[in-house]
This record gives sequence, C-alpha cells and structure tokens, in this order.
Amino acid sequence: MTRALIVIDVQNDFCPGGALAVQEGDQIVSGINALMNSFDAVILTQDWHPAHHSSFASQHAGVEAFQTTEMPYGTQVLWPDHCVQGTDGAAFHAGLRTDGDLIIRKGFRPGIDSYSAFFENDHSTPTGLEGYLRTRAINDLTMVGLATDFCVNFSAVDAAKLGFEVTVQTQLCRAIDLDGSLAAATQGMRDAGVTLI
Ligand code: VGL
Ligand code: ZN
Repeated sequence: MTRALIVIDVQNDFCPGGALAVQEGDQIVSGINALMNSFDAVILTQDWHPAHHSSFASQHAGVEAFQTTEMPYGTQVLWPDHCVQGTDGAAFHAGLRTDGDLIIRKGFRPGIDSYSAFFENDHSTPTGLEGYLRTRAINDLTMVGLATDFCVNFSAVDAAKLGFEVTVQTQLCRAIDLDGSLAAATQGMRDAGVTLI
C-alpha cells in the first residue's frame, strides 16, 4: 500500500483575514505539517483563479456573494473574489510546509469552477491528479485542509468513486458551513465510502 497525504487549499484567502476566510482555517497548519512525514507522498492543492473568474459574485449582475447561480454545468455558489493567481491571497499559509512532491492547481479555467482535486465542477474535466497517483501506484489517500464542505468534500467523494481508499482527518479540516453544507457534505462523504476520523 502506498499512501499519500493530500493537503487541500491551505491558502491565505481561506484563513482568517483572507477574502473567503474559513473560521480557524489557520489552526490546522501545524498539525498538517507534523503529519507530512508519515506518508509516502505529499500533494498540495492550490485554488488558482484568473481575475474575473466566473465563480466570483463580482462577475454577475444583481447577485451577492454566497448566492447561487445556474451555470451550464449546474448550480454554482458565487464567492467573493479569492485566490487570484499570483496574489498573496492565493499563496499558501506562510507556516505551511510546501516541500511536498506535487502542487496541483485548479480553478484556472475562467468559465468553470473546480472544487475537487480530481475533476472540475462539471464532474468530467480531469485535473490530471488521478493519472499522477496511478502512475506512482498510490492507492490510499488521507485528506486534510480547507474547506471541509467544499474542496475537501468534492475531492474525497471523487477519489472514493475512482476507487481510492480515502480517509478525511476532520480535526485537520475546517468548514465554511453555508446553509447546512457541512452536514450534507459529511453525509455525502459517508455515503461514498469515505472514512471520517
Ligand atoms: C473553495 C470555495 C471556492 C475551497 C475554493 O477550497 O473549499 N471553496 N473555492
Ligand atoms: Zn475558489
């Protein structure tokens, strides 16, 4: 068994003071750093949007952040501008170890959001992570990071559907929790066969 730790979106904009701050988002950093040595591979994801990304509420008339809109690929929450490529908000938290094996960026196509580390929000456009893992014979994944109910959730469910063994270490995750999204995500992950610890 080859095991990877997947560290999801531990970036300044998801930490207190950031554009899309997740409560206590910074409090998981030291625990994640400590966990890294226990894995065969460490992979970090980075939310990486062009300015004017279609997931930003600022790009839609008459809506406010955290409302939803219908996109060609389904319902999309509209977010405050966040994780714009090259900005400090898109950088990893300054305390996070970034000496992992791979950094995978997502959300860089202007017209589609990408919560999952595996597929964009159309659930079919791949990021390439599956191929990376398979060619390294990695079959067991532990996920930590931000946010539990969006990017961690989508990544974990996709990974389980692809046949990976998936564990989410919930004490090293923090949630946005929009309209019950944390409870729904928790149930969805369990239903998909993800182990929550
Ligand atoms: C995320 C909302 C928008 C996340 C990314 O990392 O969970 N959430 N972009
Ligand atoms: Zn984003």
